[in-house]
Amino acid sequence: MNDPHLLIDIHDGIGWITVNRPVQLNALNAEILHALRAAMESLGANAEVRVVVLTGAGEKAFIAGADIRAMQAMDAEAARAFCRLGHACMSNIAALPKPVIAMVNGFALGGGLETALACDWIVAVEHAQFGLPEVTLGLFPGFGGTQRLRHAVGKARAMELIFTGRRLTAREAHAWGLVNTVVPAAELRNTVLDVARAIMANSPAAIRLAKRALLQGLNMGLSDGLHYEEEQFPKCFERDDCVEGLTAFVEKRRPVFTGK
Ligand code: DAK
Repeated sequence: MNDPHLLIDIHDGIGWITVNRPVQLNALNAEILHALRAAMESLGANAEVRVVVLTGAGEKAFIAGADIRAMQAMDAEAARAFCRLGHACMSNIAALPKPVIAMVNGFALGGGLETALACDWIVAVEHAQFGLPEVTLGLFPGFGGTQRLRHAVGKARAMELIFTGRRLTAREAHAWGLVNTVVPAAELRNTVLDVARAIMANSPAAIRLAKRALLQGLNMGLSDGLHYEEEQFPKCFERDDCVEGLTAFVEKRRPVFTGK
């Protein structure tokens, strides 16, 4: 986890992860993907961390994709290993038992958009651009983009972005429902802090269960998803947070959640 290309900082309940390769626009190589996976596992297991924020170093790029130079040297076998590593890393982000916010501070292209799509919430700067330009390179999205983009924006729009490789502005991405909020650069960090604090006021145990139910539901039809929710909901009542939340309401005070 001591990769200089990945910075980790824990502050006031928030685990900040910064992909730190600004000269190459934070392009993802295998080393960074390994480090990102380890960082997610570590912050996921750290009870001090209630929300994770993922961003890129510099003002130009969140992540401009998988490292094109590294891919140039790959044969099909090496590509399979790289693809598996990317999938494992994105799945780690998606399955983290706490919310992950993508603070998109610039280009989110190819593997960069796929990384943002694996997160739960996207706050983007006004000058951010989103796209899956893989087909312009003779590739197609290989870190989950064909699936997660369709879930996020539907088939027609996913086909449009993937077949043309065109970029969306932050405003377009917001209009498509891909991005939660778009803000000027000067407000990006504070907006993310506001989002994180709003989440952290609530029960971590309930959020963990809700996130799992929501994401599991994406793999199911509506009736199976509803059945899953019905199965999972009673688990809230086995958690201290639920007792605290209900009691605090009745006692007309703010709840103090422990996440247990
Ligand atoms: N990889 C490596 N280097 C990159 C890069 C990338 N994705 N993006 C930018 N860079 C480097 C540039 O090469 C340049 O380095 P130098 O030439 O100065 O050494 C430096 O970052 C600054 O970039 P530019 O000079 O190009 O900056 P501009 O402002 O002119 O343009 C740009 C910014 C973001 C529009 C442009 O850099 C660009 O188009 N970048 C590539 C974006 C892209 O195509 N991204 C998708 C990458 S493909 C798979 C697994 C994964 C994937 C696919 C398959 N399997 C194994 C099956 C995923 C693929 C991708 O993500």
